[in-house]
Amino acid sequence: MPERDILSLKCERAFLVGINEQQEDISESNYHLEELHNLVDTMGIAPVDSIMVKLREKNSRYLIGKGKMEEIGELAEDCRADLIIFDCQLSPSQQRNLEHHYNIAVIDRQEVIIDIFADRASTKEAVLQVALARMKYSLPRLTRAWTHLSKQKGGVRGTRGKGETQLESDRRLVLNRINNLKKELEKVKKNRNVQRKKRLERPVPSISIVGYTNAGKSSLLNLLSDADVLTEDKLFATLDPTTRKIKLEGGREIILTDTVGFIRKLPHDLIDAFKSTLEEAVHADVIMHVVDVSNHEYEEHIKVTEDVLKDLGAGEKSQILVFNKTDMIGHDPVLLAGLKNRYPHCITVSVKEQTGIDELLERVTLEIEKEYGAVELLIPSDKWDINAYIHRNGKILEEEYIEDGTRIKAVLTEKDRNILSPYIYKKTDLNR
Ligand SMILES: Nc1nc2c(ncn2[C@@H]2O[C@H](COP(=O)(O)OP(=O)(O)O)[C@@H](O)[C@H]2O)c(=O)[nH]1
Ligand SMILES: [Mg+2]
Repeated sequence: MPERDILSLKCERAFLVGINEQQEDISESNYHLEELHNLVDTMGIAPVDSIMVKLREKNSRYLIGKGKMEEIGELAEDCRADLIIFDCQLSPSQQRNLEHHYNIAVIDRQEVIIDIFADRASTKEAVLQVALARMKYSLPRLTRAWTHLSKQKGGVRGTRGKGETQLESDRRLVLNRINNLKKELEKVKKNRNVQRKKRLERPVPSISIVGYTNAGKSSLLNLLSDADVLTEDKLFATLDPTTRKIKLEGGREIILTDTVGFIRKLPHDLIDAFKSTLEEAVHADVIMHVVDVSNHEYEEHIKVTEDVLKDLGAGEKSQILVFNKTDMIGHDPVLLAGLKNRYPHCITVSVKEQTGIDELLERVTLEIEKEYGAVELLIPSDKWDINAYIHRNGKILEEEYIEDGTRIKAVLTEKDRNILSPYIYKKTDLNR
């Protein structure tokens, strides 16, 4: 990817700086910092330590005051951090000044998010959207020591101290890339529907896990796949780590995919990039929406998530609403009943204490069953094309040649069951 080659720097240990502005509630800032912690972890960088800075007045050069700046430098050194991350938006000049002062990379929240999106972008469109966001972000930051981080590459090449002419040509280069990316995006968007069709032809039912950062999506994925001894399937070991295959009771296999979480107060420039990382996820057969019930903003989170899903055309898809972290509200029966009342189809779980998981798996089976049902068909002998279609698109459970043709028992998607309805004479229950 051309935008990855400008500069790169290998970082492993991050020191986090939370920012509490005057008008902000401290618990709000703490939560924000906790989210950053989770995001940095997702990047594959260890968040080794952190501090909360109460910002009473903004310093235009460094954002924070001199005393705090020194304190952070010492703390970061103590824990051998090779990166300092500010939980806010730094201006390009503040970022540059801080890097000069600390002599290690300093990044802000936005850059963390771009990096995660870049890692997770799996469709052409997502890759382009993220590259575009990254270019826009780097444009005013060309005089930084490092323009971005990369886990793959080592080595540092600084643009620091480059002459004006060099800077001008770098700027032109980036502007050019931005233009080209926009053009390419237009083309990809036109082809979108074709790609969507291809994705529908999946052999194994799929579920994608969506929800806010910190809701417990990754923990749930781990729990569900650890319980299954067949997780280490060779085929899937080579896929990205966010995708796992699990076996449900009754033997059916499904694919579970973790997604990039929703992020609170996502910077406006990154909204398109974020949505595009979710694009593929919404083509799963079922969407599992995980919510942290201990978060006081959970209702707002549900609303935002649903709005985005609608926006992506997945509003009508079968969805399982999962309230996680019930241990944090003491499994309070009154609260749980209230939830069930307001969200009649929800499932309540605690991934940490492993409660509610059986019920969740039952629901998964049920939803998948709806999508992929087993039917018995009778195909007349002269309909070889139909027979071939079933073999190509369905999972054959039984096949028997009888006088009038072939009797087939197969698992088919809802779409195929509709197409083949003239030949279906019986719907069957797989688990019996
Ligand atoms: N108390 C409690 N903590 C949980 C539970 N599930 C996950 N967590 C914690 O919540 C944090 C975020 O979990 P993670 O799976 O990374 O969330 P993700 O961002 O949605 O993938 C981690 O510290 C988990 O250990 C739960 O059921 N109860
Ligand atoms: Mg996660």
